Amino acid sequence: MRFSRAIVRLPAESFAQGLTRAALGPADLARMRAQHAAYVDALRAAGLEVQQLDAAPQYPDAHFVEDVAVVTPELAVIARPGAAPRRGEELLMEPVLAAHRLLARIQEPGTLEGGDVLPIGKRCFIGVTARTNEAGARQLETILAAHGYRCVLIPVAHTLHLKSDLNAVSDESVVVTPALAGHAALADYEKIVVQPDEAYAANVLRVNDRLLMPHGFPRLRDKLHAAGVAVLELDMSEARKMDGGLTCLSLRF
Ligand code: CIR
Repeated sequence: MRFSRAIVRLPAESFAQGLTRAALGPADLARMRAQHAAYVDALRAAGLEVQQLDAAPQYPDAHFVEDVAVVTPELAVIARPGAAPRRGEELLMEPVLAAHRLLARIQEPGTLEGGDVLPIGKRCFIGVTARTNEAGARQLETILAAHGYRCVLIPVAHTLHLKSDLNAVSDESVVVTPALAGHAALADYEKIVVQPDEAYAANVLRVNDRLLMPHGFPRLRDKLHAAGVAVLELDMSEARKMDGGLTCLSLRF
């Protein structure tokens, strides 16, 4: 899938008050801003036109824009965050996406966060997690089925989002943690399995002809190099402290 655009949102001054289960110390605003700017540069270097939205200080997690929508070539599905403090972020994104796509919406009692949704071609993996419930996943399945997608629901209990554990390298290969590597739904894919102590690095981001990965995970980097994948490493230390990674900082389409 080739992307031509991305939407990002500047981290707010309040960003360190966002939700996190990581115990990695306090997150630093200046460093987060610098890392976010480097991320935007990487998206532009990959050929994307990047629309940068203003910070939304009332929502400290709002720069994790991936969670509030699912965008495909056919439409944009406005999500319904499972995390109560994040509910409302999706309303900020609605008018932005309405300029690019027809909209559909996840409705109550469904909850869904985009971090749980991994489309690969016309297949779409949906994590059922503490953030995305089965009702939300089934709603998305129905919406996408009308556009020819075949969805697979994957229950994920041990981590925040599906894409904390599983991401595409190409249409045929994925990076995956040991926890999901044996899942039957992934049987057709070539798998690059991250070591348990490098699990954070499973959140790689494929952007056209390149793969972004977090800096500091040499064994995954070497495996990707050995597989002939060109990677660009980015320092993600501050987003990581807030349980975020490469995929969650943008919507690509
Ligand atoms: C949250 O807990 O919702 C944010 N602090 C992190 C969201 C990360 N999103 C993602 O991986 N898609």
